Amino acid sequence: MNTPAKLGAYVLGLAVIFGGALGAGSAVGSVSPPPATDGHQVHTPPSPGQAADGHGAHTETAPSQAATKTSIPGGLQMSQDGYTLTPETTTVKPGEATDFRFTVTGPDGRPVTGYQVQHDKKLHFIVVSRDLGSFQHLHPEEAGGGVWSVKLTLPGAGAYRAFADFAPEGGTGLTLGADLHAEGDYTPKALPAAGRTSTVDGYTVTLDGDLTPGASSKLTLKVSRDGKPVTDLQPYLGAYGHLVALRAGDLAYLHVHPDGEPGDGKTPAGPEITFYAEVPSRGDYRLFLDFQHEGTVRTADFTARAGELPAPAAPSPEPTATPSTSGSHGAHNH
Ligand SMILES: [Cu+2]
Repeated sequence: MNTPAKLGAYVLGLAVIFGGALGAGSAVGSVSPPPATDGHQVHTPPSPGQAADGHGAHTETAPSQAATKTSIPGGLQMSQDGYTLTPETTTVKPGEATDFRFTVTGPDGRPVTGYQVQHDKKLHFIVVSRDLGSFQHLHPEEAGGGVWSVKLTLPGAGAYRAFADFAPEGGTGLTLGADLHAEGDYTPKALPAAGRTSTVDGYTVTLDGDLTPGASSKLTLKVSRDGKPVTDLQPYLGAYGHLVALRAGDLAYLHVHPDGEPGDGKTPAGPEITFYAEVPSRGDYRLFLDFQHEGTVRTADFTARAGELPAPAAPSPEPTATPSTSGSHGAHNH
């Protein structure tokens, strides 16, 4: 019966370990690891949602050992740490603007009304198609009583995932996800091939750096227009860029803010925006960069592969740790 409490303590242990590891790799703590959006990982109400799904077998495990194996990336659950994302409807007509409403209920079962402001907003709402072909970063308004309202247009028929990225007052950051459906026939699009260049409205954004699973990875995004570097990016929601990474296959969610802030005296307004991101596993990720220039916010997108796929069955009877392992993690370029 005290499984929830035990689980809570266990999760706290994991979160602190994870936070520590991230802190080591990030100068400013701006990386948003999956379990929390800004590195403050100290909140641990007992987790009814987690306790309820019967993973009690893990509670006796030594916390430090299993830590990274059981930490769940953000956005995969509609309910976490007692908070639940509750859309008023999950079916939306494609191609039409809808007043989409939802609440986040708290551990007491009531809609949450107190939120911390993070990057200028109390709640960030991301909607993507499940094939990762479309992406929207929206900011719902408070309609009273804990109800959020946002004008939402799903571009076509298909399956979608909505993410609410927020931190309740007195709590830590959470990203909850819910499926939405736009009715009609559709053909899912294949994931775009991995690449380092994205073009949007005459802007070219290049991606430098590689995602290394389980490690803080430096990504540099460089914005240019007509072949010229853009050096007058404008702050958007308190940063020169916002990067959302979604894992292809299950849409595990990562929201990363850049290294350095506008007005800190050292962060240039482009052309480069630097991020430190930690993805939870190998695989393909879609990266969506929001940046603002000349009053308009645009989104550049990339497919990036984290880690190389294992080489095809090379027989290797020796233990893997050989002295010459400079290339063994596979995720570095060259
Ligand atoms: Cu936002």
